[in-house]
Amino acid sequence: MTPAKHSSSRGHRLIVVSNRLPVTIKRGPRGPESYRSTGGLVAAFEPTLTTHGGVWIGWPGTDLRGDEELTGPEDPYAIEPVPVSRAELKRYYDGFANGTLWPLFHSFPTQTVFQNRDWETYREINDRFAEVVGSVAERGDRVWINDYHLFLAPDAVRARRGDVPIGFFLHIPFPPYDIYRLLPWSTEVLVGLLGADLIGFHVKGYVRNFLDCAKRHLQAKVDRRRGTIELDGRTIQVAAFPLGIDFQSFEAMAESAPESPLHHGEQIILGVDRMDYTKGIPHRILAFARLLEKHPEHRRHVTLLQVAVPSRSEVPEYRYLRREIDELVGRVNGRFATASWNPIRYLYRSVPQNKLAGLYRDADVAIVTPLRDGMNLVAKEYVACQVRNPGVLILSMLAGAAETMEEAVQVNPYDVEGTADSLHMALTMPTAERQRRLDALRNRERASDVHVWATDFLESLDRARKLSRPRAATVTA
Ligand code: ADQ
Repeated sequence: MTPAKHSSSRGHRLIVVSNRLPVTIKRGPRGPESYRSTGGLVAAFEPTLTTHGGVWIGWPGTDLRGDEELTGPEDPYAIEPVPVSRAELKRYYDGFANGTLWPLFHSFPTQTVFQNRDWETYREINDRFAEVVGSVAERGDRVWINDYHLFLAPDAVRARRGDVPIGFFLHIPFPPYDIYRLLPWSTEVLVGLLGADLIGFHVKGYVRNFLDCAKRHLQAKVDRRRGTIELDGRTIQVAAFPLGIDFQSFEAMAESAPESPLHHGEQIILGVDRMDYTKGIPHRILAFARLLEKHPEHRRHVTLLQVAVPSRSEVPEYRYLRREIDELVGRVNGRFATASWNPIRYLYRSVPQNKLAGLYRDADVAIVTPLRDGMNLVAKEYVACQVRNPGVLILSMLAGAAETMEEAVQVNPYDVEGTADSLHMALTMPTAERQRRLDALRNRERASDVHVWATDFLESLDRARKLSRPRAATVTA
């Protein structure tokens, strides 16, 4: 693709880089047709991409032939596909990203697979992404690389295009040093990341972990107060940017969503997750069963509705998890159900966003209990959709969201007994207290939405760039 195609006279174009492009490709008789997807990150980047122009670089989700193009004349910004073959995807995506980095960074070292072949492919694909960025970027552009699939891309882009500011944002946790150092390629990953001018995490805890790793692993000079790392004469800025949601859009969807078929007179506890072992679904089902044991008064009056969207079914752990949940749901329903009441309703599928908004609005309690989670947007979507009878958010203290959503009922998801008690508390909480907590949660999420997040990050990138240039790298600890 020629650089001219993406050129813009509007200045400061944004180059967004992520593993997956925000498109779904369907092959028709006229070749590939791409449909732009909506969702959190699209909402975050689209305003800047549309105002200043830009390009989104990523894997299109399918093989493209020859010079097949994805961008149409009406599209507000360009799409630049990075080809990844099926064999490469197995090693780079299923293997290294989701079999190595995902479990390790969520503090599940025993589920982590370390394979040299996967690492080699990961490195090659990161280099390929950097090559595309290098050929598309123009002087004055800003590059924003996203997530653990592309840890090596910042340094690889910098090697090619030292003239453009590079930001990196991680959507998952950054683990403590004692976990991080189990990675056989820990030095390479740190060096790859530190090619950026600005590295962003969801919360301060991950920033601390990262600074710790840079100091102990690379002996880099770290200023914890300012969040800077000095390496090879450059200064890299590290900071927390808690991701928000498109609050207004969820609120509006909840206001107009049709009545959901939830209530038959009972209270509803709602769980919404990708089917992933980090989300703590089995622990949650056990806590719900414990609630029914300890408080028989809830039997026939409370239902757990668990919606799980299929995810990463190529990775064996995800297939085991699905079986485990099927069995658990069967066991609990078999034990407590009556002829007219099933304690757990379980949907294994994706639900369209407007329907989801109706479920969020009508649920009395949302149970968001990951065993570890970078942020968790479900918790935020739930409070945005609470436009009627105030509900209660139960939130794992191990989700990044817990750092700011302090009015939620916070639980340790491993503590089944404690979570059962919190469920009881939520189901019996007086209206005034529910309203007070919810108002505070809603006000915060409204004020720190996804647009604020994107603006903050880009402004910080401009400042960080001034700091990181070698001639300005004299800042000391
Ligand atoms: P995820 O692990 O995918 O994201 P999360 O933040 O909860 O976790 O986002 C899930 C999204 O999927 C939500 O927008 C939700 O509405 C949607 N979803 C879930 N189940 C669904 C269903 N059955 N049908 C339809 N939609 C469903 C990663 C990190 C998180 C981090 C985000 C963003 O793991 O910690 O918050 O990226 O940075």
